[in-house]
This record gives sequence, structure tokens and C-alpha cells, in this order.
Amino acid sequence: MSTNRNLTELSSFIADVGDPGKLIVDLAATGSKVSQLLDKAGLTDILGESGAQNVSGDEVKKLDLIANELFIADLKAGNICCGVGSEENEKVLIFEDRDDRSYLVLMDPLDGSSNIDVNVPVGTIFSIFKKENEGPCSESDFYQKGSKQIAAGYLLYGTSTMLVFSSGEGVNGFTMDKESTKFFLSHPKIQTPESGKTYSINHGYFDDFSHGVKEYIRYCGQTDEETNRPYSSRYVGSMVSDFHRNLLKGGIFMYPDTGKNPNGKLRLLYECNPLAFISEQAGGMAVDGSRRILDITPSKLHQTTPVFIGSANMVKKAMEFQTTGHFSG
Ligand code: P6P
Repeated sequence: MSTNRNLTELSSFIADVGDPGKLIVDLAATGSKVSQLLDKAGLTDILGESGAQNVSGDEVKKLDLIANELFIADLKAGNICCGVGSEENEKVLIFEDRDDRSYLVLMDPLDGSSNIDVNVPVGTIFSIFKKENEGPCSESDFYQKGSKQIAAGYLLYGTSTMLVFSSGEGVNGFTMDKESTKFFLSHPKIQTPESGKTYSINHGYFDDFSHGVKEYIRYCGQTDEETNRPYSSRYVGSMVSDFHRNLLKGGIFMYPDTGKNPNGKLRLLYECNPLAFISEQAGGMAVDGSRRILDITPSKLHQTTPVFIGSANMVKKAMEFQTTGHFSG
């Protein structure tokens, strides 16, 4: 089916972005393969657990491993990427004899994979950096601050498959045509609303949240016409899905520190940094409770961070509660 609108195809849209743009085109091509695998996952023996756990202790699904292997193989076979840091690999993977390549990728190959077996949308999140020096890529190249990202984005395998990315010049969304598996510009120049009516958090941890987080959750549920409250609670259990909805419609996603996870659960390098880059490029905000996510200097591949991300006014309000813990009534 040809698209019934004269839409711009990804590779021509991104032509002037150079090698990072070519890398994004390659990631999208692999994403289209993952999308097709997910479409028929129920018909093939690729659902369910792999029997392994990743470094973070998450149960690894068969499709986590398949997606991880697909992305790594395609990145290595390309001619731009010198190394990959993945949620599914204990350590960074530096491609040997690829010293001429300048860009590295950090990724969560399949975010929200616990949802796959129940047909809830999942996604791939990626972050692109340029290595800091000529010569071989080194592990320290993977630990740059998020503010030094060259580009970042995600693929969302939902009711349709989308690619959303930024290379520092705003945020654009592309929808995959299932027949051609090409991506077409469907959401140009995405700007996230300054405020929204949705807040996303796992209420199951309420008792374990800080006083400030509890007070902000109560604030979200209080009736107040002037500030459009109560807000709606929406939490899919797949960060990419919650993030994408809030990006387009306005809202805040929170995964704070808890007693069980004193540094939060979500990973800085391949979940929070790329989505923080996207959020800020679209006019939003992303903090860890006090600092800008993109200002954090990483030290470990799988380090976690608390995260409050989304509409700027909502993130600012949530931060007011983290300092004062005052329920403004
Ligand atoms: P919880 C998926 O495992 C994930 O990394 C995010 O995609 C999601 O938002 C979060 O964890 C869900 O975690 O503890 O609420 O089940």
C-alpha cells in the first residue's frame, strides 16, 4: 500500500545529518525486523522467558535476546558504529578492528519486555555518542554525560511502529509502513505541552516513596478546576509507551527512589539519558529529583537513577514537593 499522503521518507529527511543520521536509518531498519517478529510472536516459539537474568536481575525474555542480537549484528555489519552498550550485555562491546568508526550506541533493545506476552506495546531506546578521541573506542567513551549525546531516540512497537528521534535540532516522529517497512515523517517538530493531565507512576510502591513523592501524588488526585485536577493516572509498565503518550499529550512519568531501589530502577545510560534528551529537545524536562538527568556523569554501564520526566510545569511542580514536601492544599 503506498502512503496516501506525500510524506517524507526517513533517509531523505535525515540526509544532512551525516553519519549519525545513517546510524539512525540502520537502527530503524533493524527495528522494522523486530517489529515483524513481534507481530507474529504468538505464532512462533519466541514468547516467554529465556531462563536467564540480566545484570540488573530482570528476567530476560527470549525476544530480549533476539532483539539484542539483531541490533548488535546489524550495527557491527554497518560502517559507522564502533561499539555498543546494551541492557542485555554485562559489559560494553567494542568492535575489534573498527578504529576508523566514530560513533557508539547505548541501547535497551527491548524495553518493557515483560509486556510482550500480554500484547502490550514495547520499545527500543537508543543513545548515540561520538568517541572522545581518535583511535580505538574505549570504555570511557560510553560514560559521557547525557548532554553530550549526538542523537537519541526510540522505536515504539505499538498499534503502529514508530521511530521518534532527535539529533539536536528538535524532535520528529516517523511511522513505519508495514508493507514497505520504510519510515515516513508523520509527527514533524514534536513539542511537548508545558502541562498535561496525566501522571505515570507505579502506585504499588506508594508506601515506599518519599514524603515529597507521596504529597505530589496526592496533589495530582486533588480536585482543583483552576489547575485542571484531578489528573488521570496512566501507567503501562513500559517506559517508552508512557513516555511517548506524555510527550504528545502532556504529562509526567516518575520512577522515584524507593526503599527497595534507593537509586531508582531505570537505567541512566540507555533509558533515562536518551528519553531526557528527547524530552528537553521537545521543550520538556528530566530530573533525578534534584539534578538535570543530562548533567549526571555516569560511572557504570547499568547504573540507575530516579527519574521525573515530561511536561516542564509538571516536573517543576513535582520538584517543589521534593524540596518542601508541602501539600499546597
Ligand atoms: P515496575 C520495564 O521493565 C521498565 O524498565 C520500564 O519500561 C517500566 O516503566 C518499568 O521498568 C516498570 O517497572 O517496577 O513499575 O514494574
